[in-house]
Amino acid sequence: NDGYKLWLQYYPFENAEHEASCLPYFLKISVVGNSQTISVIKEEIEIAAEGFFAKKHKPEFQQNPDARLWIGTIESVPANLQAAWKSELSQITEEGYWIKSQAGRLYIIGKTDKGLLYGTFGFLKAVQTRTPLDGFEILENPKIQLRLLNHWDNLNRTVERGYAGFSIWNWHRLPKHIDQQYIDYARANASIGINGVSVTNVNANALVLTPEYLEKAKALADAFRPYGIKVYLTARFNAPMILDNLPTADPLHPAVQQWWKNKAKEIYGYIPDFGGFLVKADSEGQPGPHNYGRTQAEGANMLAEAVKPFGGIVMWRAFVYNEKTPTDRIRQAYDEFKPLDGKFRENVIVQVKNGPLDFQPREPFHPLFGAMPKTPLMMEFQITKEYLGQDTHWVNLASMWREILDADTYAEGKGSTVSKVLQGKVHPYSLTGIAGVANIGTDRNWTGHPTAQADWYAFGKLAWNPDADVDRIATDWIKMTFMQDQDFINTTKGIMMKSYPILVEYMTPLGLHHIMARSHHWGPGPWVTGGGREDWTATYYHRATKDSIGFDRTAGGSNALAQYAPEWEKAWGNPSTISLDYLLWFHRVPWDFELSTGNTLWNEMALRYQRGVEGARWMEGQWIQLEGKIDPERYQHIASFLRIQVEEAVWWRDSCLLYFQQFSGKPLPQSVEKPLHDLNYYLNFKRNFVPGI
Ligand code: BDP
Repeated sequence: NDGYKLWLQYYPFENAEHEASCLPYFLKISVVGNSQTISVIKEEIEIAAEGFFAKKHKPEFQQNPDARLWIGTIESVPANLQAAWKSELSQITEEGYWIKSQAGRLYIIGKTDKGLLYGTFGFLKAVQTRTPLDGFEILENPKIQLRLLNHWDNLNRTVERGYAGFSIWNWHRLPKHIDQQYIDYARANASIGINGVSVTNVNANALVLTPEYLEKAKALADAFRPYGIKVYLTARFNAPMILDNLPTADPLHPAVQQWWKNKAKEIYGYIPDFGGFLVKADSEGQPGPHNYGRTQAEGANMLAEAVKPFGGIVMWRAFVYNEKTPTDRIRQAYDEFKPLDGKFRENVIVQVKNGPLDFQPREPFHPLFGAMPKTPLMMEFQITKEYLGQDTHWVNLASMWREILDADTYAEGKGSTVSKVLQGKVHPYSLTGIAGVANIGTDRNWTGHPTAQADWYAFGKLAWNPDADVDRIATDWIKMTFMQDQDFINTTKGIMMKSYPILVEYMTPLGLHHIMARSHHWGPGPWVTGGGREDWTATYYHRATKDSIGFDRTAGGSNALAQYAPEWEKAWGNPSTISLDYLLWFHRVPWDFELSTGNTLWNEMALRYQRGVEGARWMEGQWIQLEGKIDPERYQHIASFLRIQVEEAVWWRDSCLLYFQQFSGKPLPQSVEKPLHDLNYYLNFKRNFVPGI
């Protein structure tokens, strides 16, 4: 098993009795309606049946009174049931579904064909996880409207921060050749409720807006449409200058506005249901409204007006920083966007990374969440593991996302969690969204690490329902991807659920951040200093001296803390009471400062690095016990990556402790293993690293 089928393995039943009870639902099926999406539903049921049942048979799709499975939209529900089910049917929203078992039959009901597709995947998931179908009932409505993957894929097929091969978009073969992989990609996304994909890098190439590429993007959109997935493109802000030699890209210039209006019209000529633009502006060298002395709102609104007549939206990223190094980079997005609240057009949604810096292993939630009552905000998670071990470390990102989604912004009092902000329940947002930076590439198993498939899966599930239980998500993923064996599930889930805190301990304990190697961000680099931008170095963030370490973000320092609610200012403002997870994020702390654990800061740091290494070893030890339970391909693949993970955890611990020890001047506590090499070894340790390939 090479993992290509992801969680859509549709394994044969283990239990003949259970198989016999499910079989009738797959023999005669009534599917009401006729659309591309309806065809996809039938195809998926056929694929699943082929996998599930020992004796091969083809499901029959016809209006049949004997059908045990009935799939149709609300208005096609028989009149007598309409009346009986009035209340449930009225609860189904645009993309939602209701599965109801009644008198030995199973009904999958939606408002739209898309809802039926999601309902079909919901039904198939129940079968995959061996849930009894008799009496099965579930009502599911997505809690978030825009559930998007953001591909950071370049037109030359390299992937920015991609660790699973090249881009799956083969622009050269498009539009004529539609690879089967696009279809399987769409199936996988539809199965977890993803309804949009931005196919190009946020560091955008204007070329994608030319007719030649729009033709290709159209081919992708046509391939994805039956699966309920809309295509979005990244817009390079100065595209009018690049493509048509306009003298300016000033968003207030009429010629520029007209250019975008024409461009939008052109795009919609190719893709009538084009989703809209995703924009990175005024950040890391990308052009933007700052170049013309304009605000982020003026930039976003110009694009929003261009796509508005066609129903499009603009996802405008808050990851804005350029020109000058601010006193504290993490303050910039809040300082710049907060005053613009209420200034954006209604079809703009501001896309905010989960934390204020940049996808670190652990960051506090972004202070913009809860701070923009009049501007819809959407979440940007990073599924690809740029700062978290890239392709070879096993870390269950859902655990990190759960932490962020559950964080309380206190915006409208206690309980104003990030999750509720995103759902528009704290402030009434007309648009809601969650995006994830994709971890997908041409690797046969899509994601490089076989377990990184779980991150893609969990992302979709949390985008659909940000309150979902991540333990449950993990169980379902394991069952569908590997097997039903309870020991296997328990052990694998045990690894997954502990993997996130383990990784944080061996990489960036106690709120350390941005201490990775320069630019490619793989491996430790607490010594990284100098170069073009201070805020791209490690020393800017950890500020270690002989006395102390950490970034003072309290009122005595950068005061980034003031961007949070008073409750957090209080909880995080005091180094003696702050959660140790964020200690050095907000405070400069003397090395011999005694923490709530009873250890000095130095000892606690060393012990945590050690614990992280032991955790990685534990993960490997757990996995090794599973040999022989699953196919040797995936078992070995994961086992070899765990070897790398353990070695790299040791590398992180040893190099970071040796480096910081120069400042603390203190010995390592007894229980911390002696480093394998001296600091010089690590400083000179260089590998030829080709990021993205
Ligand atoms: C950083 C990445 C960089 C991205 C940037 C972004 O290092 O490659 O372009 O974020 O989000 O994490 O735009």
